[in-house]
Amino acid sequence: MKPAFYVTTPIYYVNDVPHIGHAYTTLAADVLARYKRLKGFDVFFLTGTDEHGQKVEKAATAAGETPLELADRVMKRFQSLWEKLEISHTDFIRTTQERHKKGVSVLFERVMEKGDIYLGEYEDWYCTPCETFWTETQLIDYKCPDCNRPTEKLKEESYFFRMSKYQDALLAHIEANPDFIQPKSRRNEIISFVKEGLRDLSVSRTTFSWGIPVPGNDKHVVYVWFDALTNYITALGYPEEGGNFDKYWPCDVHLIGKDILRFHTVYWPTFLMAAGLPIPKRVFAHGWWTVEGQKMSKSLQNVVEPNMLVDKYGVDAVRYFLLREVPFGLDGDFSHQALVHRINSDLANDLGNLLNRSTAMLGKYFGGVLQTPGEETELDKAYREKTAAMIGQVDNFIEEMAFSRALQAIWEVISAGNKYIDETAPWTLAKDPEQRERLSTVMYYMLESQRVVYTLLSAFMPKTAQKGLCCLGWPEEASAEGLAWGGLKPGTTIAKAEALFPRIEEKAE
Ligand code: ME8
Repeated sequence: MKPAFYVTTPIYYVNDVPHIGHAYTTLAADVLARYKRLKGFDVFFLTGTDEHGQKVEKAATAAGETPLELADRVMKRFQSLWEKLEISHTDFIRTTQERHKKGVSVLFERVMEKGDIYLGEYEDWYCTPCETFWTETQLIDYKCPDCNRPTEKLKEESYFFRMSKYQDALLAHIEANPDFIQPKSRRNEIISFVKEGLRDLSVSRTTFSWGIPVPGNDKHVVYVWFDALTNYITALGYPEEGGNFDKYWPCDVHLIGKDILRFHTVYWPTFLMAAGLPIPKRVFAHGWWTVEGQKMSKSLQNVVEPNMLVDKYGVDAVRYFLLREVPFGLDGDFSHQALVHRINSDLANDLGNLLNRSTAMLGKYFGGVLQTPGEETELDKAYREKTAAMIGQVDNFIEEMAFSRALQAIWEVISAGNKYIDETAPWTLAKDPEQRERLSTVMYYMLESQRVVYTLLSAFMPKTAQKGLCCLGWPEEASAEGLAWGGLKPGTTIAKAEALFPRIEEKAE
């Protein structure tokens, strides 16, 4: 039986079209999912769309559509982008689906039956874009402290969740599980927030109707965050026992942006505690992308559209760039110039060139037929050991969600490959008939190390990895077994590789 692994992305609002921020989280989740599959895990990878709430209702009105028409239209844009980016999700959940609505009602009812949801009255300052209530003291000049937009005072009958009751239990959980909230800076932020005291949380609305009705009182709709967070279990079939829910819950990691950390590490775990359900093992909040130094926004017209990037640079270049450029967890800045630079230096020069020159040499010296390697020298040994060490390093880095460091570790072996060629100088060996065996060994090490490199790269750049492996006479899919040294069989014919990544003129950008 394969061990289970469950990874999720946020479910994205349908009032906005997908941009690189959404692509980023989803790509990271995809790399993790592909990597875990490679390592033999049974992976459930969930993404989807968040379709209820006032924000969506307002956007639909503005577009002259019903909320569901808007959701149907925008949801397809997310799905087609995921296809284009080669996202390998297991399921795509929409909060308007019956399976989800049923699960949310049951969860709400169960918490209510327990006495942890009660009817009260609410009066506070509401930020519509953030769907969040604030106390007067939290406001900055009567504006939302998160987004700096105006808030309005709302009074309504509301159901409340007794979040205050779970303050100590949550704090104890965070303290007992140092990996629950990552990175560490985010964990500290949440610890301080919880220590300041948790208020009961309003979990229903009466001022609009686009949502899931509160069980037994359809004047109210369930608060959009109670609704949305529950997707992580309704997609597994909750409330049904057995099946996927038992297999995959609690989740191994919720990947999110830092903007929605509090919802995932305060609200969500306390809802689950109240329902008597296990808490996710880990929540990892990555950093924020700006564009050429500025916040991405519709009004600045600087939103980077991932479809356009893929059309222009290719899917794997985009996948590589987003995960390589910025340490996961830190903020990053997008620029075409940086992307083109990465393509030219890392992909065309280092990676592509190594494959190209090594397969060309095999063609020239041995008619493209891989020879049995001879005795191993110190130089060969160092190169083989560096290749083997990379496997463990990548594993550790991916475990820490340090995707850019994992790629760096892979690139160190690629650079070592280029250096190995320079040091062994196959062109000199080729001139000496006495050195045929030595030349065979060099060729074998050069190509075999790359086979291991492409096997690991399959998590990051699936198409390129497949091309590379195929080129190296390895027609099988990348697998954990393929990480062992010695996979390439002498006698295999290896043709000269085409350029994997053509260079891009930097000036033109
Ligand atoms: O918050 N940089 O949906 P959302 C990096 N529906 N990541 C970014 C980003 C940026 N500039 N912009 C967006 C919601 N993201 C809720 C979630 S989950 C139960 C409900 C990514 O459409 C990042 O993952 O506003 C962020 O957390 C998410 O998109 C917000 O997506």
